[in-house]
This record gives sequence, structure tokens and C-alpha cells, in this order.
Amino acid sequence: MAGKTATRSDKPLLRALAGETLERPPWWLMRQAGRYLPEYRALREKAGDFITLCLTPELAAEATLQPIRRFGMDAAILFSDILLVPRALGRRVSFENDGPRLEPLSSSGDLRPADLDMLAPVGAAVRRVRAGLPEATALIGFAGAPWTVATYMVEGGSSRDFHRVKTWAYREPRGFEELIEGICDATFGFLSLQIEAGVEAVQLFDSWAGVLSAAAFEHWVIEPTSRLVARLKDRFPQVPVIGFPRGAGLMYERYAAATGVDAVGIDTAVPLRFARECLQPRIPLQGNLDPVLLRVGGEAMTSAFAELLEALGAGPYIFNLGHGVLPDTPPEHVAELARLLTGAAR
Ligand code: 1CP
Repeated sequence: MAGKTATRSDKPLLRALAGETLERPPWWLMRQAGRYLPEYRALREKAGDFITLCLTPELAAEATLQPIRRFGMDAAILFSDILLVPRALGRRVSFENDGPRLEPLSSSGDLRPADLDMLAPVGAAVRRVRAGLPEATALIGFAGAPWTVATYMVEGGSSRDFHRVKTWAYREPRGFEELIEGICDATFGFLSLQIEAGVEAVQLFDSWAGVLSAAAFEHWVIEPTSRLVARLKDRFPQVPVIGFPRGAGLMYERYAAATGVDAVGIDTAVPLRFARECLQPRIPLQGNLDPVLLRVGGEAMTSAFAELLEALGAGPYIFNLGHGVLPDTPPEHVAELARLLTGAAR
């Protein structure tokens, strides 16, 4: 074999997560695998349904590797979904054209103990990806944070107003706490399985953290996330955790200080000055180019990119979007971004 094998700490993503400021920031994109890539659409058609794609190791590994082959990001993110956890908890989950559908849950009594064996193919996919990645490319595993997973389980899918889940949380906090605890346990099992199979960092997606009051944020975002991170750190002290509490606004500071995560993903709405002055001195940051700018491309994207690097590039930083790649994004715009990043030494 040619060359030496990169040790863990040689990988740019892991160095940034450990707090190093790199010459050029490492990069990856949330939803970098997916419908904007023609090769993904072909794979998806071959699999038939989305859950089959997630739970067939060869197919999930192929979807994970597709964007790396094309664009050479510094990290791959495992192709999977946050809604595999409700499925392991015994809920019916399907993916229709207009989004996920679950049977709505209204009582924690209807939960079953998690069946983690159902998720074993995810471990097999991780092992395949590790074998197929370039040596400097890190592999990120992920799960939904408990609050966000609870929203899908209670609402029965995506939601506009989150009335059902908030009503339950406010009206019957004890029962809701049991649901959150059940999700926490299953999520710990799901992430442990990914780490044991070879993921080198994990991200907790709290996509709906921003819909809560400050007090409810404390209860249903900060507390369960802190417990989950503490359990992960106890068992896997060397594996960095990225927290992404999308929409957390002013609560980002509290999240960064209290949850024990190693890095924070910032959404598009976070002002760069606040990020640089109030967050980055405490914790490495990841984000936050508007996914719409990636879709638009050209000068609008290039100048926003330059501003972002100017603001955050002098501290520990991982380039990413403020949310996932949009399905109608031209792949050439991602290629352009890759060129900007490889030319972006400080
Ligand atoms: O039709 C298809 O091909 C399915 C589209 C799709 C894809 C490509 C879904 C259904 N999930 C995924 C993959 C996925 N989901 C990844 C893969 C790795 C990557 O490339 O990033 C990841 C990290 C996720 C995470 C995920 N799933 C989140 C958190 C991030 C976010 O976007 O906020 C959420 C909320 C989900 C639920 C989900 N699964 C799928 C959809 C369309 C959704 C979102 C529905 C909604 O907006 O409420």
C-alpha cells in the first residue's frame, strides 16, 4: 500500500472538531447525498423505497460515497435517516412524495422497547463506507435529537405549528418525559452501533429546536441533549459530537455552554458577528451558508462565501450550509463551492 495511513488526528474535520484553526476550513454539506444528484435518483429508483435504501448496506454505502467521489468533501455523512429510531421503537414509518408519514403517538404507554437489531444493517453500511473512503476523509454518523424525533412521532410527520407535540409536552410533562427518555435510550443505542462500526464523529440534528419557548427549550432540548452527550462521552470519550439546534437564536449560547457538545452547527439566521464573538471563542463552529445561495450560485454565492470565511475562518471552523442542500440545486454549484474551498487558504 502506498503512503502512510492517516491517523485519526490527521483528518482535517477531526482536527477542526478538536479546536484547531486550519489553513483552509474542512467542509461537508448537510444532505450532501440526495435528490440533487442524478446518480442518487438512479440509486433511489433501484432501491424502490427509501427505507430499503437506508437498510441495504451496499446501497446506503453507495449513496454515502457518491458526493465524495464527485466533490471530495472532507467528510462523508452516513446515508441514513433520523426516522429509523421511531421505526426501531415499533412505530410505522413510511416516506411518501410529500414527506415522512408516521402513525401519530399520543401516549408513552404505546411505546415498545427499542429493537436495535433492526438497525444492524446500518453498522454494515458504516463498515463498507470506511473501506471505500479516501484516507483523509472522515465519516460522520448521526441521529435526530430527542425533541426533533418526538415532533415527528407525535405529529405523525412534518408539521407547521407543532401544536400536538407542544400540547402534550405542556399538558402532561411526565408522560412526555417518558417519551423523550425512550427516544434518548434508542438514540444512544443507534449512535453506539454507528460508532462501534467506525463513524468518527456524530451529529445530533435538532431541526425543530427553534419552535420552543426558552423554558421549554431548557427542558426538551438542553436537558435530553446533555444526558445523551454525557452517556456518549462516558462510553466513547474520543468521539466528537456536533450539535445542530436549528433556529435556537439567542439560546445558541446556552446550548454551547451547557450540553457538552464539541462543536455547534449554526443555521442560516445566526448573525456572523454573534457567531464570532459569542460562540466561537467557546466552541468550534460549523455552518451557515444559506442553501438557497448554493442553489443560486454565481456572484451571490461567491461573495457570501467570502464573507463567511472572513468572519469565521480565523477560528476553529467547518464550512457547511445553514440547513440541507435543496433538491433542485445544480450539482455544478457544489463543484464551484469545492473550487472556492480548495483555493481558500488563509
Ligand atoms: O425521496 C427521497 O429520496 C428521500 C429524501 C430523504 C433523504 C435523501 C429523506 C427523507 N432523508 C434523506 C437522507 C437524510 N436525512 C440524511 C442523509 C445524509 C446527508 O446526506 O445529509 C440526513 C442527515 C437526514 C436527516 C434528517 N431526516 C433530518 C434532519 C436534518 C434536516 O433536514 O432538518 C430530518 C428532519 C429528517 C426527516 C426527513 N427524512 C426525509 C425527509 C424529506 C425528511 C424531512 C421532512 C421535513 O422537512 O419535515
